[in-house]
Amino acid sequence: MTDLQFQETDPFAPIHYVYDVEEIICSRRTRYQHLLVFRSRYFGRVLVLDGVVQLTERDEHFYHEMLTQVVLHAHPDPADVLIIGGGDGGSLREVLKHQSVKRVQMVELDRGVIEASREFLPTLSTGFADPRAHVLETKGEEFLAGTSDRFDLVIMDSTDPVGPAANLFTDECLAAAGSVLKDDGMFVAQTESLHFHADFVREVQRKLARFFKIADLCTVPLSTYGGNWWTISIGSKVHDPREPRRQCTVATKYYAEDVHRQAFLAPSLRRKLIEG
Ligand code: AG3
Repeated sequence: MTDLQFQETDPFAPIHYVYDVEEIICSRRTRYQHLLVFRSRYFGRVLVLDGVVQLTERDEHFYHEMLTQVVLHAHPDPADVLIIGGGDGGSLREVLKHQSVKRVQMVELDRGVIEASREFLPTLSTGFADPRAHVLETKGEEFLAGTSDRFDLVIMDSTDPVGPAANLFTDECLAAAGSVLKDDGMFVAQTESLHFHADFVREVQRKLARFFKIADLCTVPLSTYGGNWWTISIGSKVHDPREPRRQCTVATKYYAEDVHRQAFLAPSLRRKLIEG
């Protein structure tokens, strides 16, 4: 045991978590940000970007499963999937569990995150070796504006919406996400907590309602992100995301059909949220 500690500098939560650090595994600058991986006795390995905790080995499956498996199961036959961000590979790992998925395009700005994950986070980065996975190193908004590819699912696994990730939640970018989807496609993004970031969640829901037939959100309880009651916002062109359309036959730790059905925000709470 050391008495080394790491205090998170959360960009817009009124709280700062402090972790006991057993060992610093990697601390380096990538081209875009500072990247730290440390080990904590309780959480296992922890990935930190510019002072903000992105995942811990202990609870990442709650986040990655709910971000991906809800839409993967609400879609009748997801084959082509776009992941924006997600350089650690956690979302990619989840998507590739499905045999229906033929191709995953990942668009990650910072190759340094992928490299560090392949080196230090082996339980997350398994998918990069899969021949269905294709990685492009560019900005999500630029890819969306320029591509002629069409997808069944667009999954936005971004950092907090400050700095570069804020560009992903503009009208232009969300509209572009809608236009790269096939006719019955679905969009999903991580959209922060209902406790500390309700204004942001409301803004995203209102925008999605303009660009998609259905806008909705589910929540997932996380132990590590400040605010904890974390939201996953969904825009869908046809299919009601509340309804699982396929049986869950992939291995998951948290996601299951009954979890899917109970994860969506109660309608009265959603109404209050949207009305502000
Ligand atoms: N993306 C969401 C990170 C949010 C972290 N926020 C915080 N700790 N305040 C995580 C990427 C995992 N693939």
